[in-house]
Formats: sequence, C-alpha cells, structure tokens
Amino acid sequence: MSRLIVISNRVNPPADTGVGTAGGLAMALSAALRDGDGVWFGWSGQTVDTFTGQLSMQKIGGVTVALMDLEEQDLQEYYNGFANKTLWPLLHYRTDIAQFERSFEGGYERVNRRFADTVAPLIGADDVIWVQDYHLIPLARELRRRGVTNRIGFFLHVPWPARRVFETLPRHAELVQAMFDYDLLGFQTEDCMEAFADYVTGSAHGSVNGAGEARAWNKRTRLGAFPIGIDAADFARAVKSSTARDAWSRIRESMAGRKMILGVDRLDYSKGLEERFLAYEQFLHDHPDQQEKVFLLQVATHSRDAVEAYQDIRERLESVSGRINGAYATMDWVPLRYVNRSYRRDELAGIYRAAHIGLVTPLRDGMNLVAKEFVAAQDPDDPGVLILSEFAGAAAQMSQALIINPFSREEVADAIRQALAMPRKERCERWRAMMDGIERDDVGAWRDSFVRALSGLSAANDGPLRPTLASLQSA
Ligand code: ADQ
Repeated sequence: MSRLIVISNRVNPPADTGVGTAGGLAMALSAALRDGDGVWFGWSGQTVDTFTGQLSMQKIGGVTVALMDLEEQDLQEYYNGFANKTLWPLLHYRTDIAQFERSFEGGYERVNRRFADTVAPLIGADDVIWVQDYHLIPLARELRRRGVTNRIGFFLHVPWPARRVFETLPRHAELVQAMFDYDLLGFQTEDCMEAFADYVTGSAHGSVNGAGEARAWNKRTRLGAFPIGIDAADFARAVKSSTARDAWSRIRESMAGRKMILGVDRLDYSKGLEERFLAYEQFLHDHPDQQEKVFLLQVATHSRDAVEAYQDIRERLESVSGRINGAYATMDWVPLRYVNRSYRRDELAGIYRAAHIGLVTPLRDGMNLVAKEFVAAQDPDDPGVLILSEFAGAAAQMSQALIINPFSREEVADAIRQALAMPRKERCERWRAMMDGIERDDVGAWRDSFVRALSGLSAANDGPLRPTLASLQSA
C-alpha cells in the first residue's frame, strides 16, 4: 500500500494537540500526518560527534516519526549557514544580509546527501514522497542518484522571490536545476509560482506552458499553488478549552477596559516587528486621544538565536520598545507589552480572542498562519479586526482584512484607527468571509490537494492541469 513519507529539516510534532510549538511548519505537518499511515522523517535536533545515519523510530502525538542525528559541523554549515544565513534572507528579499560562503554550500550538499542515504532504505515501491521547504531543495536529485523512482513532490513554505533577487545567489542555476528532479513543485501563492516560472523562462531559458508544466535542462516538472491552511477543527477545540477561557479572562482583567492590539510572531526580521512598533508609535503620536485607551501586546518567541541577524533584531526591538514605553507610558498604562515567550496553543487561542485587533505586518511571508489563527479564534458575534500585510501570502486569500503596506508607518497607523472605529456589523461581515475560507481551505485540504496532484501525475506528466487548490476542489 502506498504511504506518504514527509521529509523536513526538523521533525517536532507537538506531544498533544493542546501544546503548540512555535513554527507554522511543525503545526501544519503534524496535523497533516496525524491518524494517517505516513512517516515523518528528518533531523532529531540533536548532534553527535560522528554521523552514523542511524534511525530512531517513534510515535509522537499520533504521528510515526523517523529521526536521525547530525554533526555539529552540519548544524553550523547547513542549518545556521546555508539555510538560515543564505537562503532564508535571500528568499525574503534581504539580499543585504544574505551571506554567501562556500563552506555553507558544501555543508548543505553534504547534509542533503545524508538525508538521502538515511531515508532511501525506508522508501517502499509505492510510497509517495513529500519534501518540505528550502533546507532540502537538492534532496530529490540525491534520491534519484540513489535509484529512487517514486513520485517526489516539494513544497516551499517561504516566498520564491523575483528573478533578479534569486540571481544574487552564487550558482543559483544549480539549485534550480536540482528542483527539476521533483515531479511537482508547490508554492504558497500564484505570485510565487509565477516568479519561479519567470526564472525558468528568463534565466534558465526554459519554458512553462499554460498547464504549469515547466521544462529546462532537458527535464520537466509541474508547478502549482497550494496555499497552506490551519487545522481549523483543532483550533476551534482549542478556543473552547478551559485553558483558553482562563487565558482570555486573565488578559481581559489586565486590560482595565482598554482595547488590545495583538502581534504574535517568531522573532524574525522578516516579520516586520520593528516597523510595526514604529507604526504603533506613529499611531500614538497622531491620535493623542487614543493614548491610554489601547495597548499593543507583542508576543515574540526567540528563534535562531545562533544567527547574528537575529541577535541584531532582538537588540533593536528591545531598544525601540523601551524608547516607546519611556516616551508614552504613564503611572498606570504601559503602551507596549513586549513578551519574549512562547504560549501553549490553547492559551494562545484565548489571547487571540481577547484582542480587538490582530496586527500581522510581515515584510515578506510565505503564508502567515498567525493571521488565520487570529481570525479562527474570534467571537463570531463580536470579532476583532485583522490588519494584514500585502506581502504575506495570506493576503491573497484574506482580502476582507485591512490590507496594508507594512513599510508605511502612516498607512498602518491609519488602519489601526480604522479598525478601532469599525462598526460591529462590518467586523462581522469581514470576519465571516475570512472564516469561511479558513474552514474550507484548511490544512487537510492543503495536504489532500498536494498529494492528489502529486499522485495523479502519470509518468507522461499528463496529470491535472495547473493544480491550484480551487481547481482541485472542484475536480
Ligand atoms: P513561520 O515563519 O514560523 O512559518 P507562521 O506561519 O506565522 O510563521 O507560523 C507561526 C506559528 O507559530 C503559528 O502557528 C503560531 O501560532 C506559532 N507561534 C508563533 N509565536 C508563538 C508564541 N509566542 N507562542 C506559541 N506559538 C507561537 C513558515 C513560513 C510561513 C508559513 C508557515 C507554514 O515562514 O510563511 O505560513 O511556515 O507554511
């Protein structure tokens, strides 16, 4: 029988559905594999002196996982290096901080070979393989070299940037050429898929036809847009839990009648946190009458602390938040509550529900699941308002949010004002439309549409045309 084998850098399903881990990918994949017959393979998060390729099989939170350890050098060159110092900034348009070092590239190739060596013996004849994200772009090439002929799909959780931005990566063509060893390449949005198609035609001198079939280097693959969703049913349960209710009461009590603007993010420069703080400061400056009537709660979990750019953004945020509070706080009002910790998923649901505004302002984001969780947590009869960056993939689906340009402080400040004044009827209408989409296009729909598209591709590549979520659902 055909199984789904998911491969990602980290394998960290939450131990139970109530406890969240920071990271959209972990939440989405465990939801996608729970109760299924699949296997989730990847790095354990542990390092050993010498790589052995030994697998540890476990069942965590209803998901069968297969874990391998890596060496410290792998962690430095592959994970902290090529993945998080080179590719992550580049794919988020931060060419100014992307670092290009040959040792990073060497480590990235080595670890991809290690993934291939270790997982290849697990793969049965009919298994369908689904590789996740930018850490493992060359994995299909390595598996093909080891004789794996199964269907292999790839999903990119982060943006694919404009062609000339991607071309700043040394040896960019080699990386894209390796992507043609996948049968299906999935992107979060049509925009990202089109940016990739532009690279294929403009840089690789290949072609992409109207059916999403891309050809270059005498190979072909299929492109599709598969916007990821949240586990809407699980989230609805979390919202109703007693933990969520307790968190809601606790925060409501601390609000003392003020309105709460909420941000929840991994502490990452792509999330636009500094710009968000400055926009909020602009709002306080522009609307003195609103001072002491609102506050911003920013929950930002530390992330990738070993990478310098993350230490820099952390320091800047500490300084900007301190300055804003110093300038505006009064004896009994702190305008900006800046919290560096992670909350359980059900606690987070209660916090979202207590907020009047969800402020989601990334400078670039593949999708952004916080936007969807915020909406899913609201009270249908009195929902909060979502303010959403036009540069989050989620904006393509959530047009009823207040869509803003996160680079403009004034625009964000105006949107906060508009959200605070929005009549309940309008809030309800906007919320209903977004919630319908979240329930329909949930993480299960994402998984099914991708796997169906991948399984449906015949060897002759005459599978479904341009497999977007919408076309698959109507099929
Ligand atoms: P991330 O960049 O991690 O994911 P996002 O999609 O917003 O971003 O997911 C964050 C997840 O972490 C959410 O589920 C959120 O609840 C959780 N989280 C964040 N801060 C938390 C905290 N303080 N406490 C508890 N939980 C917290 C990457 C891409 C995104 C893409 C996802 C999925 O960068 O663009 O949406 O993968 O594809």
